Amino acid sequence: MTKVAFITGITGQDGAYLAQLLLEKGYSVHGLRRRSALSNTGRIDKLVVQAKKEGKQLVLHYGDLTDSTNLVRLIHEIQPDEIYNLAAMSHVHVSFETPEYTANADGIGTLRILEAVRSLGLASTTKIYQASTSELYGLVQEVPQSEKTPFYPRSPYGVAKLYAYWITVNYREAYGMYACNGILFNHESPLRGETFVTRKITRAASRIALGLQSKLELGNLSAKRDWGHARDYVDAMWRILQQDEAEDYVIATGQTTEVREFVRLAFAEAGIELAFEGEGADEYGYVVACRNPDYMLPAGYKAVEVNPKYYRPAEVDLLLGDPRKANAKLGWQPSHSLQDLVKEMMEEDLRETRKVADLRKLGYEAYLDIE
Ligand code: NDP
Ligand code: GDR
Repeated sequence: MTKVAFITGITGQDGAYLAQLLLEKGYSVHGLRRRSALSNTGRIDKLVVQAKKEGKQLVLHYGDLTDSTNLVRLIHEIQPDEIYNLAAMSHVHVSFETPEYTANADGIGTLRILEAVRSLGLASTTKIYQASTSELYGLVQEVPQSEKTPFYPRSPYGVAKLYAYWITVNYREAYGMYACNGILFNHESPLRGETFVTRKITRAASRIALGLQSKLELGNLSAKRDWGHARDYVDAMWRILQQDEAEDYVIATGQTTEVREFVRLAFAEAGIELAFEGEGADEYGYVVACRNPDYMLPAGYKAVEVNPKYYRPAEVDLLLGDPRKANAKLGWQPSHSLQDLVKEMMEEDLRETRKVADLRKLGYEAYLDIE
């Protein structure tokens, strides 16, 4: 029997990788997409065409996590075996600007999914994956962070996800539902949103290396994150729903790296050796040596600066996950190192940026969105 999956957030980074994985596994995949003025399906457009060509089912439905009438109707129509609730206002900094909306979509949105499944009589047949996050740990209580580490969220996003975490546990305990939290640490890829720090860095490093951008402005360079590859992490999501018992799992690499170091690794991929000097808002990254054949930057050139506008009202300083439960019970291991990840992201961004640089050389300046 073909399994049916419903993915909320299918147009996001993880949704795109998960849809691809589930199609490869023979699932019939349904995804929730929001109506937007400009197209928001760029990450899955090719997949939709490919699925059609191969006779696989990938269906997109309009909807929103803030609209329970829509969620009830869709879940009733789709009758999914598995729901992956990935939709969320996922940007931590932006959640300080939109706290009520974030609580509605990320917190109550999860309740809407759980309650739709329960009230439709699907509690014993539909499994639910909830996209929980290392942001739940927030202010450091313990390192490394495991399934047993106490939570202390530090943003409206983290607090909304805390509600989502516990309502998922509650529906599991109260109604016997197969509902699980994957507590995923940061995971990145060439499909990462452009305002998250890794992608902001790889895009800027590519543009600076090709002479299309003058500098990269960042906030807190000392934050440490446990960065993995999104492709590995969606595999963990699927494994979490294939167990005998519904449980919660930490998914992480077990290694942590400063933002500053990620910047150095990314620029190095473009042949630019960077060093950092100064402190806090006065810190900067300068070129030590440039072996980049496309555009020579002189030694001493300030390519990275700190702009306090990117600081958060409350920061999460250190995330380092302990994935031993997932290693042992799910047989899950990350297959990409941080170096692999940076290399892949830089290759993609350099390729895209070269196209822009070529258009510029041909005189199509007016059509280019630079900086
Ligand atoms: P993205 O920001 O790339 O994608 C978020 C998705 O949610 C998009 O498809 C977006 O639609 C959709 N969405 C946002 N608001 C709503 C809404 N109100 N109703 C319906 N859909 C909505 O996130 P990621 O793919 O990186 O992350 C997936 C999930 O995992 C998120 O819940 C995130 O919080 C969580 N997470 C992510 C981690 C990471 O490092 N990536 C780590 C831990 C947890 P649109 O395309 O229209 O904007
Ligand atoms: P995060 O990811 O907040 O961990 O949430 P992000 O990449 O936004 O920030 C990581 C760290 O980098 C610091 N930083 C900057 N961040 C951004 N975005 N822009 C900057 O210019 C900048 N300069 C420094 C931040 O202060 C922070 O410490 C991500 C999201 O995907 C969440 O949805 C998910 O739950 C968590 O990862 C796990």
